[in-house]
Amino acid sequence: MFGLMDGFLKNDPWSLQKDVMHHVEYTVARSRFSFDDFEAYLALSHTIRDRLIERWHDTQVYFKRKDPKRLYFLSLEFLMGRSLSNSTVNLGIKDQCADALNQLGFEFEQLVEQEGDAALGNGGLARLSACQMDSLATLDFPAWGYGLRYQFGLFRQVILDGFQHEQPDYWLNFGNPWEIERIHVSYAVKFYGAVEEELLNGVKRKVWIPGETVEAVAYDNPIPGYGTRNTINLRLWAAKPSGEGDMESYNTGDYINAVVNRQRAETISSVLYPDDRSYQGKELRLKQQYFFVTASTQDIIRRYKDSHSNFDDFSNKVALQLNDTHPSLAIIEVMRILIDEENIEWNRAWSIVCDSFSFTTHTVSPEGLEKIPADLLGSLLPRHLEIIYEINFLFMEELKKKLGLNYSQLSQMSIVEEGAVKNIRMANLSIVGCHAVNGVSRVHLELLKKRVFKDFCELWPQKFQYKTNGATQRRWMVVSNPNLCGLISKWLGTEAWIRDVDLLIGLKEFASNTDLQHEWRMVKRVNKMRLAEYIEAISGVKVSVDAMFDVQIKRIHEYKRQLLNLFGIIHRYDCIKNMEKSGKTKVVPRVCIIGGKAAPGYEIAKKIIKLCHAVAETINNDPDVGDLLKLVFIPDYNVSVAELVIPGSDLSQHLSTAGHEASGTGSMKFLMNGCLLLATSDGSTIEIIEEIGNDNMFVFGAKVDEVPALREMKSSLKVPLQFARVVRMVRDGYFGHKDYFESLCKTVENGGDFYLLGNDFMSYLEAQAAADKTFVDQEKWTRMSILSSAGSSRFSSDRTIQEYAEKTWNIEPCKCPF
Ligand code: DL6
Repeated sequence: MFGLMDGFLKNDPWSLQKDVMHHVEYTVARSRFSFDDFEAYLALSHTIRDRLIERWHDTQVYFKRKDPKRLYFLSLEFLMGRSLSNSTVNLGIKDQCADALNQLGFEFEQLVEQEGDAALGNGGLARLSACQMDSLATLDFPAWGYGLRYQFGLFRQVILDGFQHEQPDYWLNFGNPWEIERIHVSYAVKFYGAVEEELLNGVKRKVWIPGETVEAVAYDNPIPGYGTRNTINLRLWAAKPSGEGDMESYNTGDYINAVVNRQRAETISSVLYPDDRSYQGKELRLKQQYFFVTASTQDIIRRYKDSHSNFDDFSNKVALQLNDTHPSLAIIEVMRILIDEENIEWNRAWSIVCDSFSFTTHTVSPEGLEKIPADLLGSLLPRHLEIIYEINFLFMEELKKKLGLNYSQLSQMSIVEEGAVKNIRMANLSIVGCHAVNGVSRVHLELLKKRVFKDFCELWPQKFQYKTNGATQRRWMVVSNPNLCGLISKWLGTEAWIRDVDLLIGLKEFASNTDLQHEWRMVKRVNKMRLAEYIEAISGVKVSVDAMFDVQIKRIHEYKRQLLNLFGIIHRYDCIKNMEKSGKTKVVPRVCIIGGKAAPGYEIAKKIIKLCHAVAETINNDPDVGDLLKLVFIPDYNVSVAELVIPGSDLSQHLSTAGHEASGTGSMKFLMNGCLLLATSDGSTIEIIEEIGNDNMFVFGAKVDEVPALREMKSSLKVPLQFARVVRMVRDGYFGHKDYFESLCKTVENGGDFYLLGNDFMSYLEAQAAADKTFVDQEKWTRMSILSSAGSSRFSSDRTIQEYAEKTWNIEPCKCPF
C-alpha cells in the first residue's frame, strides 16, 4: 500500500481527522462542534489539497533538477468533473479518509456529492484532455497542461416542459478548493494597435505597439498520478485588468468609466463557448485563444530560459502539443517571440517551431475546420497576421517547387483562403507548423488521408499518424465503480491492473466461471439500484432493475443519431401496443435512458430533446405498456452524471453514421464497466470490434466506405415500412406538438436523410432484437460483459499517452522519488 506517509503530512485516519478539524476551524471558519456536509466537504478538500501541494512541490523541484524534456499540452477545454474522490483514489488514501470522516459522523460518499463539476469544456475533446492529464501524471511524464479558467463553464441544462433552457454555470460561487491562485505568476497580454519598424544597433526590427493590454493570472490545479508521488500541474489562466490602467480617463475625471473599462478585461475568460463544432469568426473567441496561448508560451519560454542561455536546445527540451486547432496561434506566438524579442533569424526560428510543435485533430469533416477572417485577426493581432502571411508565402514558394504551378492545389493548401472574405485556415497553419499531425483513431487517419487533408497527406505522408483515444480506468472504473474494481482485483489477485491495465485481460479465463458471473451480476444490480433511485428522484419515474438498462448519453447531434434511438423506441412501443396479451410475456423489459446537451443555437438538436420528452410522456403513462418500456431523459448530463449512469447500464448505444465520429470515447468507458455495446462500425468502435470480437457486441449499419455511395442513392432508396410508420406517428402528432416536429421529420424524409437513418433502421432493429435475445440468456450476457471489461485495456488513455510519448513527443518518464 502506498501513501501512508510520504511528506510532512501523515495519511492515517487520525492525522487526516485532525487536519480536517483544523480546516473546519481555520479555513472554513466554522465551529468544530457544528458544521454541515458542505463545510465538511470543504475541510476535507483542503486537507487533500495540502497533500497534493506537498507532492506537487516535490515533483516540480525534481523536474527542475533533472531538466527532462517537458510536454506542454495546450487545450482550450478540460472537462475535469469532480476532484475529491479522484484525488483520494490517486493518493491512495480513500479508505483512510472515509474512516476519519466516519468517526466525525460523516459519510465520505455523501461529501463527494457536495462537489460541483469543473465543466470547462464541451464534450469528447475536453474529457479526453482530462483523461490524458491523469495518464500523464500516473505514467510519470514531465508534463504541464495549459488552458483557460472560465468563470462560467458549460451551461446548465434545465428542462422545462420538455424544452432545453440554458442557465449559467456558477461553478466558482462557493470557492474552488482544488486550485491555487498564483497572483505573482502573471503575464501581459496585448491586443490591437499597430506594428512599427525600429532600428536597433543598425538592425531593422518590428515592434508591436498594442492598443489594449490585459493581464493573465495563473491558477494551478495539481493533478496527482496514481501509485506515484508525481503530481503535475494544470495551469489555467484568468484575465484581469492590467496594472497600467487608463490614466487618460482617470485624469479627465471619468473615473467610473475607467473602472468599468478595466473590468471589461475580465470578460475574456468569463465564458466557455458552448458549441463543440463551430466557433467561426467571433472576436471574443479569438481573444480567448490568443490570451491563453500567449500566457502559456510566455510561461513556457520563461521556464526554459531559467535553465538555458540560448535556444539551441529548445526542441530537445520542449514539446508543445496543440489539442485541435484552437491553440494553433501558439505557432505564430512562439515565432513572434523568437524573431522579434529573441532576435533569432527567421529560418532558425521556424525550424525550432516546427520541431517543437505537434497537433491532434478531432474533426472529420473539412467543413468543420476552423477559419478566422483575416481582417479580424489583423485588427486584433496585427503582427501575427504579418507573420502568417510570411509563413504562407514561403510555404507556397516551397510548394511551387514541388508541385509546379498547380493553382487549384496551391489554393487548397494555402493557409490563406482567398474569397469574398479572406480567411486564415487554422488547420493548414497547424499542419505546416507542426512536425506531427495525429488523428484519434485508425479510421480517422484514413479519412484524413482520403478527405480532410488529402493533399497534405500526399505531400508529407510521414507527418500523419494516429493514436487511438483512450479513457482513464482510474476515473471510469476505480472512482465510479468501486464494487466492480474490488471484484476484478479479487479475481485477478492484484490491484496492479489499475496502473498496468493490460492485466485486465486475465479476466478472460474466468468469463464462464459461474461464481464470478454471479458476483458480477450482483455488482451490476447494486449499481442499477443506485441509478434507479436517481432516475426516480429526478423524473418521478419508477423503473424496475430487472429491466435492461439501455443508455445513450452524449452531446445531442444529428450525426450521433439520438433520433434513430427514439424511432427505435417508438417502434418498440408500437409493437407492444399492438401485441396480444400472450406476446407481451415474451417482451424483454427495457428502461431507455437518454442524456445530453444541445448547443444553444442548434434547433434540430433541441427538437430531438423535446421529442424524447414527448415520447416519454406517452409511453411512461400508458397502462398497456407498464414496466415493459420506460423512457427517461437525464437532464444536465455531465461527468459526474456519467460516473453514476455508466456503471448502472446494461447496454450502451453509439449510433453515429459511419465516417462521422472521429473516435468516440464514451464507448470505452462503458466497455470497461462491462456494458455491452450496440454500435455502428465507426471511429474507435472499429478497433473495439477487432479487440473484443463481433460476437461480444451488437454491430449494425452501413460501413464507412459504403456511406458515400448510399448518400448518392438516398433519394431512390426504398424506405422500410416500419421506418415510414414511426416517422408518420411523429409527423401526425401521435406525441403531440405536430407542427413543432415537422421540421425534424423533414430531416429524414424525401431524400433528405443525410445521416441515413432510414437506410440503417432495419439493421438497427435487428441488432436490438439480438440484444433482447441475449439478455434473456443471463449467462451468455454476463460472459459477454466480463469479456468486454477484459478486452478494454487497449482503450485506456495510458496506452494512448505512452504512444504519444514515444512516437510524437519523444519524452521520457521522470519519476519523483518517494
Ligand atoms: O478526440 C476526442 C473526441 C472524439 O472522440 C470525438 O469523436 C470527436 O467528435 C470529438 N470532437 C470534439 C469537437 N472537436 N473539435 N474541434 O469534441 O473529439
